[in-house]
Amino acid sequence: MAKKQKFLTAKMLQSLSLGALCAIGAFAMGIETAGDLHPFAKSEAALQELLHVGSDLRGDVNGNGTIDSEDAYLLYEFSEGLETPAADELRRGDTDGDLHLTASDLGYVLHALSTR
Ligand SMILES: [Ca+2]
Ligand SMILES: [Ca+2]
Repeated sequence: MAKKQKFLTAKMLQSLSLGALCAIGAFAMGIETAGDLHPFAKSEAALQELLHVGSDLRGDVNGNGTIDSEDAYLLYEFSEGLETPAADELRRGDTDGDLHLTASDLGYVLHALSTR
């Protein structure tokens, strides 16, 4: 009887280990694919149109009239929670309108920079 209990314990440990490996693997895959977004399937003309909302340049976080590397740097800091955006920085930097500054907004700015 004691031998059977030991066998079950080892089997349970094996199952738990397998479960833990699956959880860790799923978590790792989630992290790996979290930044794998493709929000820019639109044409170049549509993208340029999206860059302008009223008189504000979308993605121009610091409001200097152009999308530049400083905007990308600010979005990185805001999206990582290293800094807190002011209300106007949030308004100008929120390129997808979700009221948050995230990697998606940073991706938008980086794409705009890369297509100049
Ligand atoms: Ca700027
Ligand atoms: Ca956003």
